[in-house]
Amino acid sequence: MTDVVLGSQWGDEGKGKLVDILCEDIDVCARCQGGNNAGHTIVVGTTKYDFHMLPSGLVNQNCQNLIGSGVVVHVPSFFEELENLEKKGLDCRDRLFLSSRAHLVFDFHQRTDKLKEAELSENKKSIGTTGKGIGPTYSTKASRSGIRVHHLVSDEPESWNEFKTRLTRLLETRQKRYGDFQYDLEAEITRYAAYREQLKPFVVDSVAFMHKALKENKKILVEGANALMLDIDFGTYPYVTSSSTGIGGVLTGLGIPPKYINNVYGVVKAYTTRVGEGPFPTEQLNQDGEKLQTIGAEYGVTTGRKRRCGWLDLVVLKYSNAINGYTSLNITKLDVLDTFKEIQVGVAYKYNGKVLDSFPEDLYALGKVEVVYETLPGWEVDITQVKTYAELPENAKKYLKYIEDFLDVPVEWVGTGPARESMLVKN
Ligand code: 2SA
Ligand code: GDP
Ligand code: MG
Repeated sequence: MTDVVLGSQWGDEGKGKLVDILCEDIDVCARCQGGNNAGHTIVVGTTKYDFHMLPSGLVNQNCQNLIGSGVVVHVPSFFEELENLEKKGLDCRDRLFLSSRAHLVFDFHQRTDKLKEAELSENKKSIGTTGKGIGPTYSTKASRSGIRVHHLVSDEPESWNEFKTRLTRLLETRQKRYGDFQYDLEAEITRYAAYREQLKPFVVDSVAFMHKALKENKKILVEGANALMLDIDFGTYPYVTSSSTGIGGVLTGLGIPPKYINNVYGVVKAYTTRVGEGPFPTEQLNQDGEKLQTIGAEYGVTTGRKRRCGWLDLVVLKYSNAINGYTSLNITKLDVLDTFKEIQVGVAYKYNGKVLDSFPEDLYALGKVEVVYETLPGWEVDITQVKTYAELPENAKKYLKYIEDFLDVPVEWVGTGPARESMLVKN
């Protein structure tokens, strides 16, 4: 059966840590969407692993890892990340597989990502992307001019010719659109000719790979990247990433039937953060926000950007749960709230004096909503040393119960620190 870990807010909820813990008992960990814009941190003892594109299951030596068809792959970064993990002592090569159908990110995608952001910034409308070429690559994919892994590694000579023709055409159209930026096409082709051989051992037909794993009753865990509010359809468009970050992306990105999906774990930070531009109704541009940012060490894993911080938004979570259907929740970073005397929780949005039924799609309307808050008492106790759920302070339990009741979804795990051990299991 297949379980899924998904981000329920705007990302960086702590998905990597849950994936790592679950992978102790998992045969295959699979990424289904996004690229090296994901930043998942795992702390094991004194070692910190930063994952960007590779699946977090690599930390567990018995776990196989698949990069699925819906992922976009920058080959130089693939090898860089792999080598960094190897330097930290992880033996990864025989356990890492890459879908032949995944699309490739080239350096010019990253260049145009930044050029487009610069253009948008003239009207103060930049998205605040990670600059990793994610949007431009999904654009070329959707416009059917993209280049896939099989074009690169296939033994068919026509396929390699197709690779070169497509690369040339893509570059020409980008240069037409963004001006003739310097790009050494010949050098790029030579570089990729070398990657052909290096990448081949990792490449699989991921449909056959997943089908076999499912038929053999292997335990599969899907590692969602980014989060629901950054979803291309359901997020705060256009301030979103360019993939399907919800449950839909799991099926389309891996090519597996829905009947195999078992649990869908929603990872929920005990407050809310967002990196990049875009609406954020419960953002606290005050001392509370600064305190969350400092105590929570809220900096982007991929870009090092400061994350914007605010209170937990249950309107967001209700919407996110309506789409993803969480079977249980992992509330993370509860320890970050330890020193707050009172904690606020957004429970409704009022627009023109009326309470909205759901999360609005129109950003102008969203910009005008008034958030209705409920104030809950803090616990003012250091919970980082607490070893069981039962030992949590009563007010911390009340906070968790409030979330459970509001969403009608049980809390299964509670994070009390970055380390693997700092995860309380309820029941
Ligand atoms: P992109 O680069 O096209 O995907 O950016 C579009 C928007 O999606 C947001 N986004 C993210 N938000 C949170 N975390 C992300 N990963 C890194 C991390 C981010 C970092 O884990 O810390 O290091 O800054 C991530 N990736 C994309 C992005 O901020 C844009 O709003
Ligand atoms: P992801 O993108 O969802 O995997 O999350 P990130 O790794 O980008 O960001 C989460 C950050 O919080 C990382 O630095 C984690 O080590 C850290 N973290 C995860 N869970 C907890 C927790 O329960 N408490 C604290 N204090 N930090 C946590
Ligand atoms: Mg992250």
